[in-house]
Amino acid sequence: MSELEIIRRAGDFGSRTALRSGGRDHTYASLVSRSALIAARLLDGSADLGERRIAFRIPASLDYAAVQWGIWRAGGIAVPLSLSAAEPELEHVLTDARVDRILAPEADLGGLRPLAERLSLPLESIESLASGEPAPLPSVGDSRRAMILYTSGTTSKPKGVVSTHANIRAQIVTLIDAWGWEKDDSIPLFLPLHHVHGIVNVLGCGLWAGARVDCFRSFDPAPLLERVAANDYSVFMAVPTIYVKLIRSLEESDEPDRARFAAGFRQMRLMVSGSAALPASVHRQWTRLTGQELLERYGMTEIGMALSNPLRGERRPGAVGLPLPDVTIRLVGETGEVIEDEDVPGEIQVRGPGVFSEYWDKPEVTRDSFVDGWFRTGDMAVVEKGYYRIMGRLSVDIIKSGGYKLSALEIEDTLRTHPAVRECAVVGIPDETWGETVAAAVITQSGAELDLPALTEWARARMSSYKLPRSLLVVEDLPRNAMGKVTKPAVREMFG
Ligand code: MCA
Ligand code: AMP
Repeated sequence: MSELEIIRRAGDFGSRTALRSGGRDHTYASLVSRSALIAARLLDGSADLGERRIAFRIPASLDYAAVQWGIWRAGGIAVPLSLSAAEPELEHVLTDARVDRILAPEADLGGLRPLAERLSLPLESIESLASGEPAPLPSVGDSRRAMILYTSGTTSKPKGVVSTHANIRAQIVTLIDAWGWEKDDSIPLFLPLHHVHGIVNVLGCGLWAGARVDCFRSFDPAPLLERVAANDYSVFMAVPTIYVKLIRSLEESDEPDRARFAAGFRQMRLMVSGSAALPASVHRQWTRLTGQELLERYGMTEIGMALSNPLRGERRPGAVGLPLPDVTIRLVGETGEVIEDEDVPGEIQVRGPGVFSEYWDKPEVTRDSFVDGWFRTGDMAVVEKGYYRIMGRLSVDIIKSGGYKLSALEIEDTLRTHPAVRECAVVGIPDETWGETVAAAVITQSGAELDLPALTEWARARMSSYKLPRSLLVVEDLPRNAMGKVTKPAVREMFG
């Protein structure tokens, strides 16, 4: 039977600790055997799930990893759900991916039941799945589709990014090589597990290497800092917002605590930032506080990681370094010309084994996002003194807030369903903590009143909290061009 490499490797790591979760250490052997039981229950006597989609909503834990591997070992496609998504967002993913069923911890089933019933989807507890006897498992080749992650783009609703096992393996292996992962590494995992940063860079790399992954339900500075001070970790990965929040925590701590926390960070062998631009000032402040020089890298759901500052060598604040092993990058100008010179900006285009296979059920969108086999990222960059620097995005409708990618169009579509909203325009505005926050300019229905607290309260049931407008302007009209189309840069200026 051919076994996926990450699982074959885990067999070799046997009694080493794979995951710490729920106050317990779990070995690689227990992860492998739990995933085999889950695979057997998912198969329920059939030979192979044949790429059926299985959704799961599970916090970082032994069970998250066991379910992901269980789905893979049974031949299914893993569809991880956000822990913080609102019901309409979950409904979009479940219906778009046409999932077979939803898995969740017993204690969390209640919250999902009304939606599952409405969509006539079976809802099963992990506890009931991880029981019984093992069964023969299918042979799952690398070219099989493994995972669908939902990401926002220039379309209103998030699209499903499909990655094969070969894509995921390539995304992991390039980081194992470039960042020197080893089995004695230990890393905290507090990032959401429906995005590449948490799934591939932390969990995937950690388990591939035979390292220890310490699971947190979400990012919470106090317990995390205590573990840091206990020198529990050798590697650390986070988004810029988390570094900003940690800087605040360190600055607010009294001197003895600050010294303990700083020492715990200082002894780590590697600290990485990514998912959004790390301001050079934050990079420098972190070095001043902890002695650590953050390694900034650039990636995307569709490609995994692409550019990285070096493990050894200059880590330049404000830059993202050079292409990772096996990743090929080119910059392309507005008229399609490939840029060869430094200091000339262009769109980042990517090739390589980590590049995704397709947008789920969207052949035309998939076709349009490639040119001659190169994936068009929509991000602009320039090479300066040998290193790439990210300059921004081609589309004003993509917002990055707290490391999450948001579609202004999706938020507008939701806000337009508010009874007081006649027309609206959503933009991202700069913010020191979040990178950008969501701002909405709204024309109200005649006679209707609208303020930010009321709008936020209404929106909370319809979207994740990171998509909520944090600024609101009620306006008579929106800035428009000669064709009557709203001009987003001018809307942004309205927020000052
Ligand atoms: C939450 N709040 C916000 C935002 N999010 N306010 C403004 N803008 C936001 N974006 C508010 C909440 O409403 C709440 O306010 C308060 O902040 C605390 O909310 P909470 O959700 O508890 O926040 P948190 O736990 O502190 O979350 C911050 C976070 C989180 C940990 C930075 O956003 C996060 O995990 N981000 C990482 C996302 C990620 O992994 N992205 C990777 C995708 P109130 O209390 O008043 O209600 S990108 C990727 O994968 C590519 C491949 C790559 O390159 O990595
Ligand atoms: P996502 O689609 O959620 O995977 O987010 C990917 C996007 O995050 C990229 O297309 C970039 O716009 C942005 N991004 C990731 N890393 C960086 C970085 N180091 N600097 C600036 N932007 C980044």
